[in-house]
Amino acid sequence: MTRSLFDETPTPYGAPEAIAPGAVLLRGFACPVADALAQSVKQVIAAAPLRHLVTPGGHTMSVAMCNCGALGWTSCRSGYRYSRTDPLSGQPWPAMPGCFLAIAVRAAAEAGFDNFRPDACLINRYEPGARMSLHQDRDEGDMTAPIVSVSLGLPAVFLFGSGQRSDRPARYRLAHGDVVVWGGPSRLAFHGVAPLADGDHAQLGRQRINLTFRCAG
Ligand code: MD6
Ligand code: FE
Repeated sequence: MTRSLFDETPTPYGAPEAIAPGAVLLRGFACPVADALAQSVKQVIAAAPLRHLVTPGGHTMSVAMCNCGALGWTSCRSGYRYSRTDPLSGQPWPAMPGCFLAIAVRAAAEAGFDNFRPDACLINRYEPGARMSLHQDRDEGDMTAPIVSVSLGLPAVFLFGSGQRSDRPARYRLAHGDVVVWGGPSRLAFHGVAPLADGDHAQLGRQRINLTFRCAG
């Protein structure tokens, strides 16, 4: 059976798909817990609202962000950094919900990374048209740990390149419940997200939520 690019049926969880050395796509891996994850996202963003950060270059990001866990990633005119407190409130970031930590640890193990204990979870919200330009994730303290990325809501095209920005990236469709685990030789690969196509997701409406779990400290 062929699957249309527009088919919204969750992909049944199958074998891990290697997309590069150290990078694995687990299609549908988070589907069984997606409702619980979405519920917890609501609770986190009630305490630490999503906001559009300004990059050191002065651009306002089209993706809205917040964090949970001991450390949170932030950007401002002076640079990118991890912080123990939310700059908006001065308070610690909300605790990482148990269902977040559980799916991240299970996905990492499935991809061959045992003992993954993330201390940071960045929550990204994409509305139609929002995008993320090619970048490397290089602000984390522990580069031996992978990053685990969980997609919820509208599908997106994930761009995945090499360690050089100039290499043309491969494109992967990430749908509700898909998980990418990313480490080892791919840890510093350039990656991004193409502008989100409009749509209406049955559970999340007109948005895509991405959770990325990191060992930041
Ligand atoms: C996103 N993800 O999917 C943005 N970074 O919305 C990332 O920037 C990312 O998915 C590192 C590893 C996996 C990712
Ligand atoms: Fe990234």
